[in-house]
Amino acid sequence: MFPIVDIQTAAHDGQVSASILVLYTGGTVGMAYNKRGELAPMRFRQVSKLMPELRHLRMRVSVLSLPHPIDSSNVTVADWALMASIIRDLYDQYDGFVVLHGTDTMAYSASALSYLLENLAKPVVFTGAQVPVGRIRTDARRNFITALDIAAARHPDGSARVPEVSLFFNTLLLRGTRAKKVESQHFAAFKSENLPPLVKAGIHLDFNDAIIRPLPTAPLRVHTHLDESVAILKLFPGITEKVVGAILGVEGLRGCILETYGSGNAPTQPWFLRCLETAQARGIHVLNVSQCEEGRVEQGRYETSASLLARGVLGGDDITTEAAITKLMFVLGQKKSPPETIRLLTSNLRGEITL
Ligand code: ASN
Repeated sequence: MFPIVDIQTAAHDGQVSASILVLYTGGTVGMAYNKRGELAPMRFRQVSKLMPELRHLRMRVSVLSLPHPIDSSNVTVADWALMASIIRDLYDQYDGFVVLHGTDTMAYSASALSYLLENLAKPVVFTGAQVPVGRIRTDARRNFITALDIAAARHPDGSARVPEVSLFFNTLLLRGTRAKKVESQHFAAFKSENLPPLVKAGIHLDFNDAIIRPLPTAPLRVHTHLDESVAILKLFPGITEKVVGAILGVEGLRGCILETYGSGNAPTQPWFLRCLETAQARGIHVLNVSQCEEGRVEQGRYETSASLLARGVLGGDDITTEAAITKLMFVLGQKKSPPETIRLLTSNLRGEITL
């Protein structure tokens, strides 16, 4: 197990509202410029020195830092399994968890953890920053402190206010499986087009209790296996048989996200349909996800999607690509029969689709 460091609280009477574990993985939030003028991750020790306000919170904050903080472009399936197993091992000792993570792949990681942590009764809040904590105009402070407040928030009966995997950024708390990075320059970097925010953070935290997932009725179940035999095939006018055939023909491929147009439409050219038939014959699960950020896939509405339906392509409803690819890895990792795999892929497992 990795060492856990408690932030020494100095300011108050010793009364704490909650115990929160911060999982520090890296990301711009904890970066500084290296000798070559590039942003690279620092150790959490340096990050916490730049955030003296952490010592003035009315909660117990402990920090577990991954041994090698990363730019989130380097995140792997093994990192997701590690994060899930850390939360499993320390679940009973904390009221909530905050994951400090780079923004580039945060929506993928939040989605992956949503699937790996089944029956979650405590908050797991991902956050990060666009400007490093050491810079005057950093957004790290506000994001981190608000994420901690949300992770610590409880109902009068002591239960968590947001018992799910979520992502806080700028002013919004979004469901992990609904978030998307939409901006690389500005502070409002994440959006959730098909579900309103779970919390809006202004002067007060405005919780949207009507859409926050209810407490589970079964105990936490942590999965750590994801199947990487997957691909994403994004359509564009002019895509060739060579490209489609190469992707769907990858040896050992078990699942593919097909990024289609509009409400789930794709070419009806014979060569394209033949590629799908070959994939279907090889038992590859193809999930149809729209390139549009809003709206949903409705297979069969147009002739150009009825052809997909007829070839066993599954409709992804209003799922994001980030949630779809991690859902595919998770479901395939369960090693279920083909009908059960199809049932899981088309079910709403973690609030990722509106049925
Ligand atoms: N490249 C950084 C990362 O994802 C971007 C960020 O955190 N703002 O780690």
